[in-house]
Amino acid sequence: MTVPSRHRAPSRISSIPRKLAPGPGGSPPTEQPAAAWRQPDFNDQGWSQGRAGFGTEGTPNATIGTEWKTADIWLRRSFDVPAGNREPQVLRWHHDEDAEVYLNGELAAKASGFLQDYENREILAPALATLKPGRNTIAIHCHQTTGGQYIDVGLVSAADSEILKYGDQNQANGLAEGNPLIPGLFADPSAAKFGDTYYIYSTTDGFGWPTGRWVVWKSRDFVHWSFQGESFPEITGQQNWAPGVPVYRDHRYWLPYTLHGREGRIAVADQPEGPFHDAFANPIVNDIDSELFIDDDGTPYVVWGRPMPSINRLKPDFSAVVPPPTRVDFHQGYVEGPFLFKRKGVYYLCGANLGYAEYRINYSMGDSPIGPFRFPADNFIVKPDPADNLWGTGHGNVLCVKDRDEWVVIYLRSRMGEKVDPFMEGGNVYRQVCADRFSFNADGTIQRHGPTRKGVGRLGPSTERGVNLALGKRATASSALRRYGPEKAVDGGFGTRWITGDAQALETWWQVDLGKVSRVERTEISFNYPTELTPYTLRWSTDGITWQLYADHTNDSIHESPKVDRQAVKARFLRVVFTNAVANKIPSGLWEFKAFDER
Ligand SMILES: [Ca+2]
Repeated sequence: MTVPSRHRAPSRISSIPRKLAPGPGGSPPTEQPAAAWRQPDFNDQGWSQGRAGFGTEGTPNATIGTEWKTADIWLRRSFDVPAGNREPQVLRWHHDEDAEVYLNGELAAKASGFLQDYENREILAPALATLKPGRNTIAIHCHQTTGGQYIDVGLVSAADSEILKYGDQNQANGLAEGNPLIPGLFADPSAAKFGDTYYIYSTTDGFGWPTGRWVVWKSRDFVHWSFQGESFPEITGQQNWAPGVPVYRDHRYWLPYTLHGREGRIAVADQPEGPFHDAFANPIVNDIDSELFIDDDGTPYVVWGRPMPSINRLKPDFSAVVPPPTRVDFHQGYVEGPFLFKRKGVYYLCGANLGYAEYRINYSMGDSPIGPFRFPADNFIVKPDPADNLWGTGHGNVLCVKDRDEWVVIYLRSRMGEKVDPFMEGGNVYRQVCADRFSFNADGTIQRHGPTRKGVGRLGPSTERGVNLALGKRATASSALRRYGPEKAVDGGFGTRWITGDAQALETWWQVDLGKVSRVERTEISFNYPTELTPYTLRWSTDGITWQLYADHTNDSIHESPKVDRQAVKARFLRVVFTNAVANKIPSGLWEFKAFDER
């Protein structure tokens, strides 16, 4: 079995075993391999490969990369430890049931019974002593007797095991970077413009597999984005993914999306921001990532699925496909997220390519909506830029500002700016939405202008009012997670955030010192998880000792971002107090805090 380049399976450990013991065609073994199986120099060339974790669907908190349903499994994986890495290492594992783990041949941990979730475990001293710069080998045996079963084991630094709970963050190079576009963890974006307003449709990320509340962001200038309210009330908390660009027809907005991680459905709404409801009882296709395309003569198509993109004509009312599908051999590492657009008579079939750190979007060109398609050299609309540490730039769509023939690619950036090994998947449900421009050569091929940190900039008259007095000022907090300092909430960028270092505290706070007493008329707060409710109060002070109330959202019930409060005061200090730090297990945090001198 080859290792699939998929980005949706979150495995929460950094060094994941990927070799199963021998068995024909990748089937798990039934007998113990030779006694030397745990030794580093054991020849495992004959073993088949599979992606971690191993087990059966339905085991609590298991993420199945490879099904394992026999009584025993033996796993091996080699991994490299960078020179100079002296961070303390722990095992992070989830076993159901009995497990024994060896590091370079020495017993590192052994336990009987089962866990309910991933946990850290100290490595036994003799095994820890074998850990060295360069190549190391981890070997695992897990035994199953009854019920659910699962095994996944890796090594993490003690600090990283904490980071993995929240995802690492983008490392901004300076103040006020335009990418990511919106404050929060979102993926698989599509963008549209209706009237004078731009809209972003995307998967809500950062909650693991089920994904979170579904919202539509809007903006008139493509720089200042906000949302208010639920956009699809019926599908909160399921595997609902990759909402596509809505099509406007018969005074309504028809939007393709993926439900339960497999059904391609059509939702419909009276407004582009919803609320959307299922248009039909049945899915139109049974796979992920559908997008609609309407040709100039009005014929509707849907493009969808994997392992290669399929294109179907749709019935005029969008209720079902007209078979058969045209399957396009994209043959260049296509994985998912296909979409189709047309410019100057050329049809561009595009798709998300490769995965993880190497995730990207490529394109092909055809003379009809169902091809045949040709693949120009270097046919990427966006791809990672290692020189600027921008990785995992994939799965999105394009937007045309029609009257100007200006083109924008909107895409996700994964693992928050860090390069990710495919087996180091902890960050891959912590994705963010970015956008960059691209243009066309005379022969119709595409010229990239990204990825960049500055992003697209304005695509309409600015909606900014006033000066952000908090930008770059001194920020402090009751505590902070390592790498998530309070200053990250006043750097003007949505790739960085402050997160409390004490998620168990009953009350946490973050504050900014504006440097001098200043006239503040409005504040805008972008909370850690913008789609969830964050109870808070905002207070102001001239001396940092005596505080007065600016706004009280202790009993807030409106899902929106940013949170905007208005009051004219003369203040030097502003303090956000989180009254319930662990609502829904979400730690207090801020992507950005802004204070303006205009209402
Ligand atoms: Ca920030």
